[in-house]
Amino acid sequence: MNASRENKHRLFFALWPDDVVRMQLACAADHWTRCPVAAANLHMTLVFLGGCTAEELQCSRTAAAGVVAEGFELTLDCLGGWSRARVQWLGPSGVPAVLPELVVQLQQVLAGCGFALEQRPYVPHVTLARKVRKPESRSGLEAVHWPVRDFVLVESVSVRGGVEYRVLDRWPLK
Ligand code: 2AM
Repeated sequence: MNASRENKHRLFFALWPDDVVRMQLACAADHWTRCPVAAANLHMTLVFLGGCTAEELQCSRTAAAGVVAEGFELTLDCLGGWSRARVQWLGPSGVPAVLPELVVQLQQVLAGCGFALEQRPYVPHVTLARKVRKPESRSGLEAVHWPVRDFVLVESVSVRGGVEYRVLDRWPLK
């Protein structure tokens, strides 16, 4: 299908915090940044797909349903940043092995839908703020504990004044 840009869905797979974790992430964003990401948009990207056709969306859903992984605990206690992307983020000082394994598994099943495998090494992070001129690094922060029990497929929709993330589907971890 030769879909135009307008009828493509901008998609990504993510870990989606519950209200309790979201509130703690929002507090961290307020504390550490001047212009935080909207609390409702805080998440941890697993795999970014970008613009997808309806067929690719359907294929991604079917592929994700075949992923088998265990739930895990995340402890977010580090501030990090990317100067070029001008992003300030919160991340874990220790990464549970099951998280990168989940990402690799997702990437592999999504390759079956024709998506190119990500070349950048995966860096687990929750973006707290964008357009940050000098992102800082800091460790040993008061930790945000995040029990991860599922993952989601999200559509990014442009709305007046910004972007809104809509959870399209959710799959449990074991
Ligand atoms: P973010 O918005 O959750 O920070 C496309 O580049 C998207 O992939 C970015 O918006 C970012 O999601 C995420 N991303 C970029 N570099 C990444 C990396 N090294 N590891 C994990 N996610 C990354």
